[in-house]
Amino acid sequence: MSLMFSLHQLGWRPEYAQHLTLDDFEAGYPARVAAVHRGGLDLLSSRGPGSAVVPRHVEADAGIAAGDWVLVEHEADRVIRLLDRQSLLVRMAAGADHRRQSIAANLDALFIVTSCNDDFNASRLERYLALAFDASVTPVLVLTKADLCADVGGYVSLAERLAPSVPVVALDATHPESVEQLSPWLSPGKTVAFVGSSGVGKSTLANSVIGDVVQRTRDIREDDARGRHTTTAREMFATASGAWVIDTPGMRELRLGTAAPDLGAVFDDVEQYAMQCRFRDCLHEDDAGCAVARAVAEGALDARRLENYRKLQREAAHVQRSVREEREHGRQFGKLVREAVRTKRKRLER
Ligand SMILES: Nc1nc2c(ncn2[C@@H]2O[C@H](COP(=O)(O)OP(=O)(O)OP(=O)(O)O)[C@@H](O)[C@H]2O)c(=O)[nH]1
Ligand SMILES: [Mg+2]
Ligand SMILES: [Zn+2]
Repeated sequence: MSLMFSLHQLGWRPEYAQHLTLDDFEAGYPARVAAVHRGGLDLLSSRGPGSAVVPRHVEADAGIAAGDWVLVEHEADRVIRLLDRQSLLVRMAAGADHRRQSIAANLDALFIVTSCNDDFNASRLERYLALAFDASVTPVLVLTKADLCADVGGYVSLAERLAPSVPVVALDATHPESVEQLSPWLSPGKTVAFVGSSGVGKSTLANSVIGDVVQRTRDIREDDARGRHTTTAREMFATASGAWVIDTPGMRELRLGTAAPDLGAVFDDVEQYAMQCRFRDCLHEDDAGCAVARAVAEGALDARRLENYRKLQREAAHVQRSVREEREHGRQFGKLVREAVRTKRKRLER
């Protein structure tokens, strides 16, 4: 496979250059980020594959991600600027620190992958759907291992109930003909990312649409080893059809990284009921005039779904708090620096 691509083939859109000046264009050239390493970026551009380092002052909020566009200095392998993003998936990093982490940028669609088995979890899928809608990326629910399942239809209808407008595709990720079902989202220049738990078949699917084995997949013999992560980095590849796919490591948990996620896109039913609650600031906890609680009691709304909605709301409030704290911390630090400079100046004046 040739590794030379035009900007157009790489998915370039004029919007990415919105804030670039003539000077910028003279100083560097646009390149797409294929992978992010500790030491720098793997890039694809009209000059072919390359790499570049990222100076400290260029670093973006939550970090540069696969799929991002950057401006690279001529002859210097150094990033000048991160270009405007059309979309960005962000999550809270796993672990105790409240860091936000970019998953992938400039996507046209998100393949949310789960299997027709015990991995299927409605609340987790709702989380992924919220991630996609919040970034204005079209989600597709991809149900793998259909070939190993006796009740594929059952899983499909469960998936269809999660969000009415979202396409659901059940397939055998190991079978190229079956994977053809994803072709509507894989036209030339389009970019799609695979997300989901470890072992659901993201890399298998990536290999199938790429038309080559470029990603290592879990050995059949280790198939039951849960929580094992075969893929360890996020990386972008060209498919046989001329689209781009970003394979990602399986996530143990997904905590949304936005302070005010658009939950209404996934939980439209909940929000419709909420508009009929007696109090505008109803917490839907006890049923004093609460239309949401009533809908649950009457069986019109799934209690699990409501619980998940509220959990995501609580988490968003938490993100809001930590963003505010970060900002406050930044302000206080700035104040300290200014004071230190002032004191020093005074001392020098004396
Ligand atoms: N029969 C069958 N096997 C599948 C299917 N999808 C994936 N597998 C198998 O499931 C195992 C795990 O697949 P991977 O592609 O490595 O899973 P992954 O989602 O990339 O996992 P991580 O990289 O750990 O996140 C492999 O042995 C695949 O061959 C499918 O649709 N049908
Ligand atoms: Mg993988
Ligand atoms: Zn209510």
